[in-house]
Amino acid sequence: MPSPLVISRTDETGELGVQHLKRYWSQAIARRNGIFLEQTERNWRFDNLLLNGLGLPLEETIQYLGQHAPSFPEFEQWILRKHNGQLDSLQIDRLNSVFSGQPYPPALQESLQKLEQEPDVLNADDLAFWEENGYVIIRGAVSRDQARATELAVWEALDMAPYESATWYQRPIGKGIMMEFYHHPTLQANRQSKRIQKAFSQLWGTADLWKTTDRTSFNPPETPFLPFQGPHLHWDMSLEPPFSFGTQGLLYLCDTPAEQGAFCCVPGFHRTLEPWLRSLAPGTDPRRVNLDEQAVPIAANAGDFVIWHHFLPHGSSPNRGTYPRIVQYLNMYPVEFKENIAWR
Ligand SMILES: O=C(O)CCC(=O)C(=O)O
Repeated sequence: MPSPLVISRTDETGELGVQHLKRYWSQAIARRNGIFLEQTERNWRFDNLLLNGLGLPLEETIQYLGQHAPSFPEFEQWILRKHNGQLDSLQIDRLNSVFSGQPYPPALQESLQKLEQEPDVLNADDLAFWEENGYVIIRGAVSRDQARATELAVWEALDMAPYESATWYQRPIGKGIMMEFYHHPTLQANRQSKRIQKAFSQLWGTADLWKTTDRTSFNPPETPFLPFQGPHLHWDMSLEPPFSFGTQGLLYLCDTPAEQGAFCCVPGFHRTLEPWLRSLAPGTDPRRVNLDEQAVPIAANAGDFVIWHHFLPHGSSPNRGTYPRIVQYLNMYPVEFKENIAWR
């Protein structure tokens, strides 16, 4: 049983040579033993960078640490297995540069410069649309074939058949429509899409972005036995000021007309969130105000990617079509991005 009481320092490393990893592990083991460290904004940021830098999904990692309470070497071996025994050494250097406050090594600086020089993906109209509406669609962010290959991987993981609707309801997907499916090579390939990365980099004003290893989801047509599971309109950010810019995104893996459970959001709400919050009567919980009337479903095709401003109320929608809606989530953000950890 690992010692629960000692919280490691960020610069302590193990076999993989990744800073902050031992600290992350020691905090999780301490929490499992009822010892909670006061969360600081810096520590929260480092935890997130660590997981995203190592391509580790948050939920899966928390579950593994909570259920198995591994020793630190066991945790490192688990991470290696997720990457077929090989971590990207440039990515380790990148993480260690951030954790130690050192500049990036030259090879990393060069690869970021290359990306800065790639032609723009979002044109002037796209950027104007983004300013106005707070979301944008990148058409053909990945090829239709690549989207289809990912969709098929999802079907295989679910052990369901695309054209046998009886199979779609045979077992729960996960939490509602959300599916814990992260490591398939097609999902990894989509996360490497240069078009998606370039679009995010235009919105953030830097190519130096960290990407999430996020879930997929499967939203089948509603039935009397399986009504819409959500998520209903919500925000994933704190509604407590101060507010800072943030993005979210998803990749459609099959053609998705508006009625087929499309992603939906309230366009333009990024421009009015703050005055809207101030206008609410004292004591009103903003998360309980019903904004459904203003929500718009965003139809798009397999391989199209939607980025939205995290100020927009957003959610999925009831699937009244004839085929499931299947997506992969993916976000990118720069090193200095911070969530307000005071939650409202
Ligand atoms: O799956 C969707 O359409 C909505 C996704 C969502 O609500 C989220 O990523 O927070």
